[in-house]
This record gives sequence, C-alpha cells and structure tokens, in this order.
Amino acid sequence: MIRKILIANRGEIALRIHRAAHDMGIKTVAVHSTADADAMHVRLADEAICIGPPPAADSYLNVANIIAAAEIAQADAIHPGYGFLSENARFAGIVEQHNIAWIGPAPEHIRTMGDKVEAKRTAAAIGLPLVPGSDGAVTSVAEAQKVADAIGYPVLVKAASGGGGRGMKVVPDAGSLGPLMAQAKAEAKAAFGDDTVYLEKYLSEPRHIEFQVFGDGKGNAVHLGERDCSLQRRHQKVLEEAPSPALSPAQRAEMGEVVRSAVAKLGYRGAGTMEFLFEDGKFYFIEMNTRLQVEHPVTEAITGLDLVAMQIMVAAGEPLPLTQDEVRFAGHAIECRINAEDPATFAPSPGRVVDFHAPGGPGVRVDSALYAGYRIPPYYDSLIAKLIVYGDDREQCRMRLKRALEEFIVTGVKTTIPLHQALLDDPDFIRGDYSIKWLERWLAARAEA
Ligand code: MV4
Repeated sequence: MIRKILIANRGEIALRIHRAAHDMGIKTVAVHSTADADAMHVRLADEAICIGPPPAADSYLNVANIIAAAEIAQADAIHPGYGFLSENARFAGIVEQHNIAWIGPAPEHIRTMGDKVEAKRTAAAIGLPLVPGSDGAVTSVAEAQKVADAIGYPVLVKAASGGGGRGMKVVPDAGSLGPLMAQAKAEAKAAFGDDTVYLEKYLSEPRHIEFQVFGDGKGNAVHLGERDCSLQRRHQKVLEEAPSPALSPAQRAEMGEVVRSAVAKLGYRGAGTMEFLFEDGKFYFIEMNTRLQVEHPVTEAITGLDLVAMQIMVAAGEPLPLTQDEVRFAGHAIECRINAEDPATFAPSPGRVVDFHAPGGPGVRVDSALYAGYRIPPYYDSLIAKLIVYGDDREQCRMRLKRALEEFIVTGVKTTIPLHQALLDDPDFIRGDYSIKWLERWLAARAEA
C-alpha cells in the first residue's frame, strides 16, 4: 500500500501527480530547487524538501539528494513525472533498491527502450511493424551502402542513444553516405558518448501517431487509443489531438490490437507510449517512451480514465482496473501547449506573471502551476500551461478551444496563445490535413508575410 509519494518533478506535472495522489487519499512530498521555493507544487504538497540550487543537474537530476529526501520524509513511492529522471533506468533501480516503490516501468524495460537499436529489435520480436532499415547497428560504410542500396535512397542515419530527433542525418544519395555517416557518428559520440548508429528508409511526409499503452507487469495490457502529435517545431510538440483525424475506426482497432498484444508480451508495467510514423495508410514503429507523457490528458479526455491514478495502482501491485473490452472511446480532445515564449520567435520569456485567469466552462481543462504574482524562473522549460479541450466531435472541440483561448489571460510574460489562435483557424488544420512537415512550413510562411 502506498501512503506517501515523493514527486520528483516540478511545474504542472508535479501538480497533476499531487492531485491524483490526494484524490486517492495519499500524502505528497514535493522536492524543489532554491529557484522553486515559492512554486505552486511546493505550496500544495503536504511536505516540501529543498534538494539543491537552480540548475537541474544539481537539484531535479540529483539522485542522491532525491533519495535522501525520500528517506527523510519516509515516502514509500517516487513518481518521476516526465523529463528529468523519468527514463533513467539507473535511478529507477536505485529507488527500488531502497525499498521505495517506483511509479514507472521495470528498470530493465526503461533501459531496453532507451537504446533505440534494442528497442527496434524488441519491437520486431513482439510483432510491431518497423521502418525498413538495417538489422541493428551499422558498423561500416560498406555495410551501410549495402543496406541503403537494398531499401533505396533517401535513407536516415539515426543514433542508437538518440531519440527526440537528436543525431539524425538524411542521406539523399550514395555519394553522401560516407561523409554523413561519419558526421552522425561524431555528433552522437559528442552528445551521448556512444557513436552507435543505424539506418532507416527516410519517410518524407509521415504523421506522428503514438498509442498510449498500459500494463500491470503481470501480462495484462490495454491500449488507450492514439494521439496525433504531428504538429511539432524543432521536435517540440505544439498541439496534440485524439483521435487522429487520419485514422478510420477500423485502422484504430486493428493497430490498437497489435499494440496491446505487444505490450502484453513484454510484460510491461505502467504507462507507456508506442511511437509510430504513419504514411500511406501504414504504421512504422520508431520508439517507445517509458513514461507518462505531457499530452496524456487528451487520452484521459476521450477515455474518462485517470492515468496517474492507474500508474499508482499498478505500482502498488494491483492489476489493471479494466480490460480492453471495457475501454470506451468517446468524442475528441485537443491539447495546446502554452509556453512562456515570444509567439513569433519562440525566444523564452521568463519573468513575473501579473494577471492570470484560466478559462473554464464545458469541456475545458487547464493543467498549470501558474498563479498571479508567480515568477517564472529562467532555468527550466518554458511550458506554463496545458489547455485541454473536449468536444463530442472535432469541430465542437475546435470551437470550444477557440473560445477558451479567448478567455485565457496571462500578462507580464509573452505566451504562445496567439500562435494557437492562428493555428486553429487555418484551413488545413480545420480539415485535419497535416504531416510532421506542416507546422514548420506554416511558420516559415507566416514569417514571410
Ligand atoms: C524518422 C523520420 C522519417 N523517416 N524516421 C524525429 C524524432 C525521432 N523520434 C524520429 N524522428 C523522425 N524519424 C524515418 N525513418 C522523420 C522523423 C521526424 C519527426 C518525427 C516525428 C515528429 C516530428 C518529426 C520531425 C522531423 C523528423
């Protein structure tokens, strides 16, 4: 039984975890850097412990200090949120060695999926479709030439330790393979201390569609549908929606069952996301994220489930609360990520929030740790609020979202609210007609005008 959870995170996700815990009658311990002494997650938690100076490396990533805080507070579980230590297999293992429940997957599953080459090998073994490419790592240019000739150019060189787009090179033709592979390996070595690379066929205009999955570590698993996360800028998601406007109910049911069965075979515990590229009606697995994701509320909106409560239940050793047959999908949800940034240049805009008014009304949810008078510190990411809106169908959702954005007041800092307002009125967006390339083109066209 879990009585007290240490939340190893900050901002809106720390609040989200606190809320699920208190809904379940579980006490919370906040940890914070000196820059976050007056943060909302610190104010709301039952206890708070300072774990270091502002740089995340010295506080939110400081394993020894976080473990010490958990022991001092006698927390019996740690929830890592997203980012920071959430996909650090070593940290997960240390937590478990201290007899503290890790609210996340088995450390071995985190480690496997963190290595993209091992992740793909595992994905293939549990029946997921892959992008055509090398069978594992490529160790020489000659070997890469053979693979590339077989799958056809353009190909993509990816770093095994990469993910999130870091360390990728598009290779247009055989002549540039040698130099670009050398460059990719050098960059991977510098960024991750690992120059292992692999090859994939380059898909030119796919959508990024990810399936939310959940397991109880006892072989039971469900899929909770997909999210379309194609609208990204520099590998940062801007807006996510569920269901994907590109999928038919039959495609969803068919792919959902492939994914559910894969997760069951893995014996996976907790929340996870299977990421796919979707092009010409076909899915290709690229990565698995072994954490709760920023955009999980759109899935909560269309399923009526509390994913954080489910994480806590399975971490306490309980079975999944529902079977696949009991998962009900209804309506449509969209999340806008609101950042403290200039909406044209995306330059960060930290500083004091003067006025803050969150929208409400039918179908509206705001996940935010902001309050009037709060000083947004410059040390962390610029996400200040997630606006998640639900409607019976996509158009009702879009209209409610426009209305909610009109109501949203944040003064004192610049925000990306105006960007979302423009996006929601774009004819391509209204039709749901976009790929992973769409947003950057749209932004470039706006910058011209
Ligand atoms: C790809 C791809 C095209 N073809 N793989 C970028 C981040 C990493 N998770 C995988 N990524 C991509 N892999 C093949 N074989 C294009 C991307 C990609 C991308 C993927 C999802 C969302 C936005 C993206 C933006 C640029 C490139």
